Amino acid sequence: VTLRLHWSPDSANLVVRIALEELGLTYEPVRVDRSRAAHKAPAYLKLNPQGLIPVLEDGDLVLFETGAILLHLADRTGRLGPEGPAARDPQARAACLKWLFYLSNTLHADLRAAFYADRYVAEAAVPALRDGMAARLKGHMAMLEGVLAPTGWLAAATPTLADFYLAVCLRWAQIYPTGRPVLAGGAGFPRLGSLMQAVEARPAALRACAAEAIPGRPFTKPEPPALPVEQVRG
Ligand SMILES: N[C@@H](CCC(=O)N[C@@H](CS)C(=O)NCC(=O)O)C(=O)O
Repeated sequence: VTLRLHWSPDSANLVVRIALEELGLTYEPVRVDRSRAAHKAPAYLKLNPQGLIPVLEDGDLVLFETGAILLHLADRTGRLGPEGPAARDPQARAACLKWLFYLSNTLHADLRAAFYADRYVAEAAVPALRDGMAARLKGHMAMLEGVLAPTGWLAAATPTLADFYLAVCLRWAQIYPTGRPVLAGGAGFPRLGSLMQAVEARPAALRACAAEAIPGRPFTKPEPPALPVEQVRG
């Protein structure tokens, strides 16, 4: 069965693509042209009625939501990360799920509100929303810094899919507009910095980034994809 990943450069699909590469799964990438709002067209809305990227097709199964897709990949391979632990290990699974939910409903959601503030409130309120979100994001960074072990991962002794989700959120927090800087180069957050370095040292993660035109050091010195901006945001 072919896995099909609907993607756009540096969108949330980057998390899924890293997971696919790390787990050694082959997949067919299907480009969604954001500059033409292809993700709002009827054909795509059949796959994800929210009109959001990514979607993963696994045969007849059509999945949206990054966190749900990651969990499916863990179940499909029996592993929560490339080096384990086993997806059916109840303790490890619960620890990983805890962070997947946090990343999905808090960190990623707050990043979205900061980046797309103009979709949440009237124009006059955008700076205030951005300010509020930047303060929340700083709080998330401090909390994460506090819970990570010095060279640690979120949920296990080896990286799980939650760590890749976190690394991508940290990448975005540095390069897309949040109103105020929340994590410039990882300064002041050594443990977040180590996690980003450790992900950046992994060939599979770098392969995923390269496939999305993301150059250089995608986490510790992130830059937007080397593409016209309308192909990236929108
Ligand atoms: N909760 C969703 C969020 C996905 C999401 O925000 N996708 C963005 C790209 S990073 C998107 O499709 N944006 C286009 C839009 O908001 O219209 C998930 O985790 O999959």
